[in-house]
Parts: sequence; C-alpha cells; structure tokens
Amino acid sequence: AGTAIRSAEVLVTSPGRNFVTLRVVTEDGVVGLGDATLNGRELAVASYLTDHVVPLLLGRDAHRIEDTWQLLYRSAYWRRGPVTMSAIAAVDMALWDIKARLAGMPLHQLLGGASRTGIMAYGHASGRDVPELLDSIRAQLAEGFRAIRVQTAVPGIDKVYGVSARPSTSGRYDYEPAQRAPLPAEEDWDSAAYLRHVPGVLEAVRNEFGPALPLLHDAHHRLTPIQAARLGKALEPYDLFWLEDCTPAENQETLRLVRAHTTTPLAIGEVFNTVWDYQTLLREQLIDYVRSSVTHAGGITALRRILDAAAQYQIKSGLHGPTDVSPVGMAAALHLDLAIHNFGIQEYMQHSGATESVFRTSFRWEGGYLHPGEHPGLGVEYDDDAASRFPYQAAYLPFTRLKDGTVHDW
Ligand code: GCO
Ligand code: MG
Repeated sequence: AGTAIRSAEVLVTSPGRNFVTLRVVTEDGVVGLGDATLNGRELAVASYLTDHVVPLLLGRDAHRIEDTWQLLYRSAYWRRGPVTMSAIAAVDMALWDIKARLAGMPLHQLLGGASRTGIMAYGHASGRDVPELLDSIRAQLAEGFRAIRVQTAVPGIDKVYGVSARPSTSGRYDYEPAQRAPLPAEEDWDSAAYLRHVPGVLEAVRNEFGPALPLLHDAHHRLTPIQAARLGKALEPYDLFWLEDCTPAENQETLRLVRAHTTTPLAIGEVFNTVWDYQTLLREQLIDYVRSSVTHAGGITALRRILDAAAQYQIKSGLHGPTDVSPVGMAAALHLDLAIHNFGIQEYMQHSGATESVFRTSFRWEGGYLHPGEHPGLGVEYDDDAASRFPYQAAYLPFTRLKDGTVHDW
C-alpha cells in the first residue's frame, strides 16, 4: 500500500556541530524525519540505524508506530542504552512526522491538541566573573527569555562546564561543549572550590534582578549526595526554579538523601533513556522535573509515557534542548510540550545559522514563548544541498580530572 516504507536513509551532517538524522519515505513519497544525534557518539547510532534498523523498516506500514517501537525495542533483546534508544527515537519521530503529514495536521493535534498557547523556555547565561554573568543575563533578557540558567566560572578551576569562553553580550548564546578534535579534551575540577563559590554568585544575581526572575542552575553530575544536599540548602534563599543533575544520574536512591535536606526543586534525566531510569525518582517523588529529550529517551511514544507517569505526582516536564538536540528533536519536544498537561519549562539554546540552513523549521519564538507552528507533521524540512557542504567532523565532549589526576564526572 501507499504507506509502506520505501526507503530509510541515515543523514550525517556537521553544520557547526554533528547531527544524525533519519529520513523515512513511504511508497507514496511522504517524508518523515527523526533526530538520532548522540553527542560524541554520532557514528555509533548512524551504524546502528543503517546496519540493524533500516532493513527491518523497509516494507513495513509507516502507520504502525506502536508496533514498530515494540519491535525495535524487544527484538534487539539487549534493550535500553543511549545508542539503541536514540536509534528507536529517530524511527519513532519519523513515523509520527509521516502520520501527522498524512493527517494534514501539526503533530501536537495528534497528541491531543494544544494545552497552552505558548511554551515557556529558558535561556542560558554564563560569566567568567559576576559582572560578565550579569551582562550575559541582560543579553538573554533582551532576547526575550523570561527564565535563565546561570552558570559561573570558579576561581582556581581552568574551565567549567556551561561557561562560554567568549562572553555573549548580544543575540544567540554561544556555547558548544563538544570540541572538534580527534580525542576528547581534558578539563579540571574541584568540588570544594565550586561549593564555596556558587552561593555568592546566585546571591549577586538575585540581588540584581529581583525576586521574580526564574533562575536555574546545572551542577552537571559532579557532586556527592551530601555535597548536593548542602548545595541545595545553601541555594534556598535564592529561590531556584531548579537545581539540575546535582549528583551522577546512575543511582536514583541517592536523591532520597538530597531530597531530605532541601526544598530546592530538583531536575534530572538528560542522560536517561527509558522510564525504568525514572522508576524510583517518580514513585518516591524525588524530583520535580523530567529532563529527558525526545531524542535520547526513545522518541515521542516513550517520552509521552514517562511524562504521563510523572503527572501522577505533579512532576513536570523540563525537556532537554541544548544544541546537540537537532531542530528535528527540538520540534518533537515542542509538539509534546504544547500537548501535555504537566508542562513545566523547555530548555532552548538557539541553533547556529549554519544549522538553520540545513534544517528549515516552522517554530516561532515570541515574547519568551516558543510555538511549534501549524505546518503538517513536525514542521521541519531537511536541505540536502546545504547539508552536503558540512561533512562529518569528529568532535568529543571533554572529561575532567581532579587536581591529583583522578578522572571525575564531566
Ligand atoms: C544541558 C546539558 C547539556 C549537556 C550536553 C551534552 O543541561 O543542556 O547539561 O549542556 O552537557 O547536552 O551533550
Ligand atoms: Mg544539563
């Protein structure tokens, strides 16, 4: 029939940074796109798709999204993991894109329709010192952001996650942790220095911008449970919207200890890839925000289930949206954000002009709110000519070592 899958191609391009995209085409020529970008491990997902998934897709009915999802998840036997789940996510997104294009509707209509008029997004600010940080926040406010993630350099540490090397005083926030090089770069870390420094920085920001501006902070998995508890407590006077990834994400039970000591809201989940990673966190109400991306959590089908499970506990969404989530993955997030009831906030790190030349999107950014637009499907078109100008280049996320040389969480 006309909706059988005729082809599925894996597209790798690097307009400023690497992206892996799956393009599924039906017999009738309807195209669906899915994001499979896994920062620093792009080619593993590309191979997983090309070698092991595409052959299973050919000839299948593109309408059978649930059945395809279950087939890809269960037939792999090994289950879960970021490579597998990013590959499944790309197929899932592409099939939802096709279904919505065939229905002539923007995807959020198929997910239940809009629950709100716009999607509140947070922007990113950072500084090598407090004055530079305050300027960076002002620049993000001028861009229209109504919530800001605040990251700061730390005296004595050479390079800190989330801090832009060049201060961005206007326009797009310029931060890309993956570096184009054949091997990952080494950075340094000192948790004690960080813990001494951060509360004073948040105090300065709060004093400057008043009580109402939502402020977020990402500790990026670097603290022990007791350090995380102490940080959450120390930041309470500055009323954070959330403290993100305060401990390494593997151990869900750790969050019991953190939770017992602080009322600072907690966000976690960007490195998770299934509902199982959230099981304890949701059931015991140990977090306030689900941080997954559609791309790394197995697609729209799977993330919707995680968010519905979270809703029972008034846990809200805070979907991951750095530049390594492609415009296709971002569009999928926006349709989900618009449709679900338990929406919290959306991360938005604008893509570069080069990225936008490859991925033409229909989403809008107005007055601090995003909207996925009304185009049928996800609303993203892939420009092959533009993409061909940006061949893959190896790029890696850095890693850290403590002063004594011990490898630490980045
Ligand atoms: C965030 C994240 C990112 C990750 C990046 C890794 O909160 O947006 O922590 O900055 O580090 O996605 O690829
Ligand atoms: Mg993060």
